[in-house]
Amino acid sequence: PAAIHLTDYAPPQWRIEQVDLCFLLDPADTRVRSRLQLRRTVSQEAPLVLQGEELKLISLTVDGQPMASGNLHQDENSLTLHELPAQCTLEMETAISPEANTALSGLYVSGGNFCTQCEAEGFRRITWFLDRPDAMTLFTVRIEADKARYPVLLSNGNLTDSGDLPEGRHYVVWHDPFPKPSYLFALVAGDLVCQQDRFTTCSGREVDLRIYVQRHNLDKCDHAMRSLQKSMRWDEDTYGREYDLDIYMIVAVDDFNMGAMENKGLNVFNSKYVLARPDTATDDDFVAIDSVIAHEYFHNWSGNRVTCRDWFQLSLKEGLTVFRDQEYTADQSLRAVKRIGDVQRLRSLQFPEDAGPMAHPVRPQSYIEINNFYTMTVYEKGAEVVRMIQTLVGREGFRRGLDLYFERHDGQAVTTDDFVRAMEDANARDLRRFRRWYDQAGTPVLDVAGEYDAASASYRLTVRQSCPPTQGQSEKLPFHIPLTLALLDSQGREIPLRLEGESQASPGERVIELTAPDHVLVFHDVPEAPVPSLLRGFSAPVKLRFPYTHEELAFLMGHDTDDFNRWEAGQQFAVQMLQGQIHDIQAGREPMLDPLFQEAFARVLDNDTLDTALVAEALTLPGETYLAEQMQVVDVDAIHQARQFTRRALGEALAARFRAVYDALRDSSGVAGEQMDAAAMGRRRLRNLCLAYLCATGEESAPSLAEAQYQAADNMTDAMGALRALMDCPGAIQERSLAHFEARWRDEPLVLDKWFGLQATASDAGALERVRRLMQHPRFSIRNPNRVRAVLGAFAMANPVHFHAADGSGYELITNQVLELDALNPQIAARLVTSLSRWKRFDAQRQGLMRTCLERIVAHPGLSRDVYEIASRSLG
Ligand code: B3K
Ligand code: ZN
Repeated sequence: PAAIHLTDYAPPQWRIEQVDLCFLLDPADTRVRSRLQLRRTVSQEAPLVLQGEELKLISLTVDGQPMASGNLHQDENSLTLHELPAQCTLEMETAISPEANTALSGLYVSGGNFCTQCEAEGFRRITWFLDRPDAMTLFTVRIEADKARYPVLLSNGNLTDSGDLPEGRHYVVWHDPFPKPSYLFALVAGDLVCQQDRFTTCSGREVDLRIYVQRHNLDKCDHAMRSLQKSMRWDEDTYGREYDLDIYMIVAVDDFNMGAMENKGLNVFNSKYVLARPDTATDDDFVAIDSVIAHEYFHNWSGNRVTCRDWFQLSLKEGLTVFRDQEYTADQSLRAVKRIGDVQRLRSLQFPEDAGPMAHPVRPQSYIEINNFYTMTVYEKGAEVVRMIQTLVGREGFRRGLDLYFERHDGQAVTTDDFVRAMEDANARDLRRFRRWYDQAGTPVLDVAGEYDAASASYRLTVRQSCPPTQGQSEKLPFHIPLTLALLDSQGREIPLRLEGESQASPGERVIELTAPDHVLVFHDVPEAPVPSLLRGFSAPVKLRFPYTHEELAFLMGHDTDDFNRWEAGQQFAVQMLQGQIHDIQAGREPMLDPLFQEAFARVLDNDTLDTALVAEALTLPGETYLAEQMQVVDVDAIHQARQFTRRALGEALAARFRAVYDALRDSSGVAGEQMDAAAMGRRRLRNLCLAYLCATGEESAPSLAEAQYQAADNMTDAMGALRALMDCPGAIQERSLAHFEARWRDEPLVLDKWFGLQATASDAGALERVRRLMQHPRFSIRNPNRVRAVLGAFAMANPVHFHAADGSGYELITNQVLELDALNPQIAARLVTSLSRWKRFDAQRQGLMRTCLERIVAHPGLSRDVYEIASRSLG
């Protein structure tokens, strides 16, 4: 398969000014009639090239006449029309089979209902079209279907007509007044019910809000509806963005390749990000739903009103919209807790991507299959890049820049460069060097050292930046990096900062702009040797290295005035200790718990002035994938043993305190009385963490404590907290709790996914056999992406000890499933292959085994572009 390059971009030579679509829906044989009003945009003759995939062309006319056969060329994925008049009407009929569409891209059937997914290139699986984001068109959509089976018929925009037809059929017509690219098209048809509410916009317009679900899910929509209303208000208050149609619809479907899709006025969602009741969804689910609902809503401006010129610009809408949803969530609860979660995700998922064979810039330069580039880099690193711009120009300056961006580009398809230019123009700033964040892959490293000179009362920080080579980019130019810092005195107070050349000191923290490979910062009037608090709030997506002593880290854990950095100090301390333990284990020595760490850890547990959610974050050890990131040669077994050892040792040493905190939080834990606010969630989180430590000790009474919690739980957070803790305690209690859960929830797919996932990630012996058994379970289906993610995805990404079993059995299992899945759903198969892509990070034996699997995949006949791209890049 051939790669597509950013440098080959050329604007379309034809415009589709208007399209009328008519769908005659039938699961096996749907007919799509389209009428395109075409206008050539260049003066000389130019062929019209339309894209199509798995389509059967039934008929075609231009201005009502059949085309001369010499002027029409059809091959597998394109339709080329020559010698068209500069302005004309093209009419076509195509036949498609939604029920045979297992790729879940284009028009397909889920749970007996029709739905669509068109981003990035799914529309071409519906009809021939200029399927590119810079081709914006006015859509009018007529849908005809059997009325009893498909009472609800939806598309984008406003409903303009509807009525009955002979033979029990009916029709609707939807018109979207906003021109849009085809990737934002949506159609839904089925037996659905809706929860309805309303929203009055800031200018007083009434918007009809609807969440469509299958009837048995109608009692799980309250939370999503409230989230939608909150996001609409927040975007008005924070960014002055008002909704622009009279209706906003969300549809939940069970079979969906990703989280959700921002189709204009008609979002289609994975039901996982809509449905929630306290007894079926955990606190984390509630928070995730809130943020995905917000994310898709925010796309209405950052994505739909202003969209991408081409798919290389994907981060223009995704990075910006992730940034916006992160800010929204931060405003709903504790900002620092949100930041910690986002940074954990970035470091454990995006940093490895940036250091592996799939590394690519936030604006990639080439791709084979665009669906492979909906990545942590484009989304999460892209959001960090937007956040850095805000740090550089300030919150108000950022708002000015965003206003200018929307004003300038409303109704256009633009580039990340246009976005940066708006920020520059609104703030009179030069961000030329900053643009390198969009073009250079890899995670920059900051090596920082500090030196205090008592005689001159000055403190000297030297900062050196570097960035490791990535595919096709061996040399990197220096990045423009905002480094937020403060200097703390021995009481933990921020020392006023006066840099060399400044006449006056300023209190508080400072944003230092690094633009060169090396910087020397000299601070004056520093009364004592300070402890620097660096990269506060994680002000840039970099790896910071500073030679802190354990004493300094313990000090920062207790005193840093930046909440994020207080947490970060604890993580760094834990990483250092765990690394020592890993060495001990590798050398056959007994690992040890550092008493200084234990003390600092206990002080956090005892600190009742801190928010419980922050305490819980601080007491959570760095994850295994993050620890793996820090090792030259990843040793999954030693990492797991060290982490388990530390959990157990802390649990034993502090058992009485964990128990006391657990008991103290008991009464406030349940959901009775509307306890779904951030404070109650924080308490449940800390309480479940205490339970997990108690269960990690192996102490006899712990499993009964967990079982009692499981049985008494009136909410899924506590039920899952107990079950998760029990995964550390094999035995009768664990077995009967799992069995009870399965029996109780077998008909709730989203809840049953938790049961599958918990077992797929269990680290005790026999994991592989268990995964094989799970795949034989009557409710397992390789066609349902959520279930595949719950079993195979969870095993490959979150069960390192068994996925990387030394005999290669984990790799074999995943490879076989990848190949089976590829024939059905290439997008999901490709995601699974990424688990094999970082083979070079392991020992020689595992390298050989993973490599062999990748070679077997690449050699497989009929492989999709999706899987080919990931597997071949991994080998290259
Ligand atoms: N824009 C969609 C993602 C589409 C993925 C296509 N493979 C959801 C989102 O980011 O909001
Ligand atoms: Zn998005």
